[in-house]
Amino acid sequence: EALGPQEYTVIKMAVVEWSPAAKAEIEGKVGGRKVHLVAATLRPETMYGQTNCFVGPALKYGVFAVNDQEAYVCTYRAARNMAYQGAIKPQGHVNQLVEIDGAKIVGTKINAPFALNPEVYVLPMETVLATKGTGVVTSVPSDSPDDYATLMDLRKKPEYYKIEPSWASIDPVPVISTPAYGDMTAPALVQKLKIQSAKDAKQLAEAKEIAYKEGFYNGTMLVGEYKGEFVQDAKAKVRDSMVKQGLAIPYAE
Ligand code: A2H
Repeated sequence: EALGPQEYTVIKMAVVEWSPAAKAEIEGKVGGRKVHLVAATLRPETMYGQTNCFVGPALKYGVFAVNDQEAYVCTYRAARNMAYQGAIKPQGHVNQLVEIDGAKIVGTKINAPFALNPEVYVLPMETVLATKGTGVVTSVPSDSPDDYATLMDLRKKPEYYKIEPSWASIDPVPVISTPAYGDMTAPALVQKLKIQSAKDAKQLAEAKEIAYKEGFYNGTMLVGEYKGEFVQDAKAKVRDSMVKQGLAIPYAE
């Protein structure tokens, strides 16, 4: 992007139980490493409200060794960037243990750090871009119009999207209050702009812009360690706290 590097927070979501398809491909190939899905976010302060995680079903992912103990699931492109940034060792070197289709990761149960629902499922999102972040997107439907619209699509047609309804059953969680839209900024905007599905790209772009500005400039925290504080103040504190606890890493691109 023209304004220079984008600073993301990468959230480490430990695998609790692989989907059968992922298990068949990954088992025995990670050398006993603990595997995390790694999701890039611009809104670490919303992580309390994670209800699931998204991957692009048509995208290719890899399981990449971080060191002898850990491995990350993300796109090859992101692993290469992380290796150059020193988040993967040895610096500059990418060690891909397994390549896997996004569709096969769907249904995996993962741990969602800081979330009020600590265990969530991986679901498909067709609009995930291979060219941005890690290709893994953590879902906060209370504050992200894209996440909310996708979750509603999945709930309407679980067979079409090849998911179990129970994987998409966690409801949005109130995390941030905004004066204009209340405790559920994204659902309120999706309704106001008459967004029907995740395919309404133009209205969703508008909703995303409004939700981001409203949350950042006017939002206050409803939950967590910084409850009652302005989002403007809490954002960096939540990020630092997650990084300090080893639950997140800084990432730029
Ligand atoms: B955000 P920017 Cl609550 N493809 O995190 C599509 N979207 C992606 C992506 C990819 N490869 N990688 C990251 N993203 C999403 C939380 C969130 C986000 C909230 C509200 C708004 C929001 C929970 N999802 O983003 O193009 C991630 O979703 C709207 C700005 O680099 C990431 O932050 O500006 C954001 O898009 C990065 O988008």
